[in-house]
Amino acid sequence: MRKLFFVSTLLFFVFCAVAQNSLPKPTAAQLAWHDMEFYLFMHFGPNTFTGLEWGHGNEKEEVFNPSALDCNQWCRVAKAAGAKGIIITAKHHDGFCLWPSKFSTHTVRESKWKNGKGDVLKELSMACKKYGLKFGVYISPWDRNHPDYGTEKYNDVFTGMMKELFTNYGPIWELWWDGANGEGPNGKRQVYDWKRFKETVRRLSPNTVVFSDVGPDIRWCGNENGIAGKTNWNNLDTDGFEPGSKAPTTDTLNAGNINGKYWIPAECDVSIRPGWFYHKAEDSKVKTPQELFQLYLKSVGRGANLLLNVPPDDRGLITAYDSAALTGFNALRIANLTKNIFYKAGTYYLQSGILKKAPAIADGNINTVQKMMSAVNHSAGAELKENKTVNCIVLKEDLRNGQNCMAFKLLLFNKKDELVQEIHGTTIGRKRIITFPAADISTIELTIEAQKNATSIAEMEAYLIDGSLTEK
Ligand code: FUL
Repeated sequence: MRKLFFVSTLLFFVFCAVAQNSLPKPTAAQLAWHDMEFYLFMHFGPNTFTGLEWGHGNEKEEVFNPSALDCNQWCRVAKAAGAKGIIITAKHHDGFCLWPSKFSTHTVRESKWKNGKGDVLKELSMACKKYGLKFGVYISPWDRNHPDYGTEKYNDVFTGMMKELFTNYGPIWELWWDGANGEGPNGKRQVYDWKRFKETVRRLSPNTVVFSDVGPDIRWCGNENGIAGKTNWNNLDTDGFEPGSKAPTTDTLNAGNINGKYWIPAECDVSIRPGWFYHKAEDSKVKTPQELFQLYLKSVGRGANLLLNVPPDDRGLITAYDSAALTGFNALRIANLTKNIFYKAGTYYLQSGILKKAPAIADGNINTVQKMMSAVNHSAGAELKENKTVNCIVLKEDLRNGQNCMAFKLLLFNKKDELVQEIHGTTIGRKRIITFPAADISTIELTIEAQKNATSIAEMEAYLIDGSLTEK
């Protein structure tokens, strides 16, 4: 009998190990990307001066002429916002290059800015280094200016441009391929050589993470409002799909695929203003710190990253409106989400009704991992000696072995052991921020109700945030 038990236990562990290995897992570069959490997007180019959102590609180069461009100021604003990097539109759909590319005649070199000697990418990549920010580049595959667009030759042009980027401005942490694909100037549609583009990046810069609707490393979250799915899998099936019109549905991109073959987490892009490019008339429409906090809850708080667009104006500076909103946003995050009330709370582990001592789960160290659930309906709890008022709980799943939690339950008890609240959710992912009406509690108990494999919980935190900031 004992022998039978031993054999079946062994088989169970072998089964788990095999299942675990077949799940997609993040690469080291993707894991580091998850920790970037929040960074800025900057849309800048001829549209900044013409008032357009999609330039036609025939704008005269001389329209690009910022009077006081200062990438150090952009970086200071990013730092004050608590952002960890900047992604710049090196080339938007109008084809204008913010660097003097030898593959185009529609670049800063042909403009009057700095007598054609300027190079925005050089200035920004250097400023990012100086300020300790990651540097990322958006390069639109769709090009409304380039004479070769719509022919096989354009794939050489695009590949050549990427080589220039990596060679002259690296390291490039994230590369952004926009999915928009309209008609070319010659009326032709481009057949993009995505395979070659990807191989080029991998060869030149293996640590760069590549974003597009469908990855290969990071996916679009399916909307431009900055909102990830409440259920948000870091997995996606992309075989047979392409960026743009051949991408999976926006719903699928928003939620990911529960059993998706590849690790391709979601990034939420959204602008601090109605448009992506600067328009003076939108100075009064900059999102407030409170609105930005809501976006943070709905992106980072659902396990995605937040890419917030802050467009420099026609002087080449971030306006005081945007800068004030960003500083306010950072202050809200610091004031509300840095003092974990359950820090170093006592922890326990409830396994088939048996109470055990558990390793720290509220110790502020995401590397102490609670591999809690070898079977579902096991629970991990954190308890304080006294009741405290909380209205926000943050859960973190350790992603090194993949994303596993499919459904969880949080039970909140007070000192008298009365159940005060019961909260249900689906995925956890890198970070899950849950807000609820304030309650006086002393114990938080987390139960994983469904999972793929043993869920590893890295951290459980609780906060009392300003009541007006809970998720709307
Ligand atoms: C879209 C573009 O068409 C917009 O102009 C903007 O760049 C946005 C981030 O992506 O696809």
